Amino acid sequence: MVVALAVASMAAFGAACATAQFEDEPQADAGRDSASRVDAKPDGGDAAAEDPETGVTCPALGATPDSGARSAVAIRSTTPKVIDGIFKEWTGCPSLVLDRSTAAVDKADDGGTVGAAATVQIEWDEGALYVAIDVRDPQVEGDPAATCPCNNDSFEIFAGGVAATRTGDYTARDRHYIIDHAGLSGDYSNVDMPIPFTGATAKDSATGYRIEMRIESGSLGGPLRAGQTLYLDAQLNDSRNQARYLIWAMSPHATCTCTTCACNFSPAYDTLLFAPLSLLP
Ligand SMILES: [Ca+2]
Ligand SMILES: [Ca+2]
Repeated sequence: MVVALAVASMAAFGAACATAQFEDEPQADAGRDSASRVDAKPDGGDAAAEDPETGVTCPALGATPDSGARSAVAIRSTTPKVIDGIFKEWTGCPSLVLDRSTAAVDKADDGGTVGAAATVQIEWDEGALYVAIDVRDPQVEGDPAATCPCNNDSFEIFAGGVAATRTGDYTARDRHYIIDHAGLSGDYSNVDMPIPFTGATAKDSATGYRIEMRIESGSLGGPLRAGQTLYLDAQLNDSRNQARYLIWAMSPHATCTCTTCACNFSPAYDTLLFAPLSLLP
């Protein structure tokens, strides 16, 4: 019930979303297609394993306990990222998998079930956090004229920078981005006043769609460095008007000391629900 209220509120606040168009290109990812590798991985808590094709040993995925606690790691980016929805410059190492088995919240208000799942790769360098999202969705849908991308098949990324005191409130170091399957996107860090976000691109894939994004480190409070712990959450919307969705982390905490957040409501309203994201060397 609580999250449903959040959904209604988010839909209502979408009027100022900006549209980021993407090119309707054929599905011809010429390079290495990381999605096929990560699809085969277990949902969470698996041990690191070397990929026989690339020799890359991916960090282990975090566990996904019923408590809602989650954790993830991001490896350092060693190849320049082109934000085009093509993942050939990525290692294929997932930071998290979001599906019905790993989600802290699995919600369907229309009597159905979530039919989509996503694998998320996250890398970092001093200047940015990079995110590549492969969404498997057998029925991609949405209204190009939607005021909020959250009302279409879409993905939401919540990212929080290092802060001495985290209260649950969104601060200048906390971000909430929503990108739909067609590239309609917005920065909803202040849900009452969404602003354009031009750092993401979406692209159709054979099994759904892909989103690639760059989050400037300045948006998270300053340059990133190895050993830092940021905070992260993710939401996958499947169907129109958020009738069905998955939320990755609902980090347990009893109370908040915020002044404007809605404690334990949803990551859109409570940054303490985000999970730790460790930046590996
Ligand atoms: Ca790319
Ligand atoms: Ca869908």
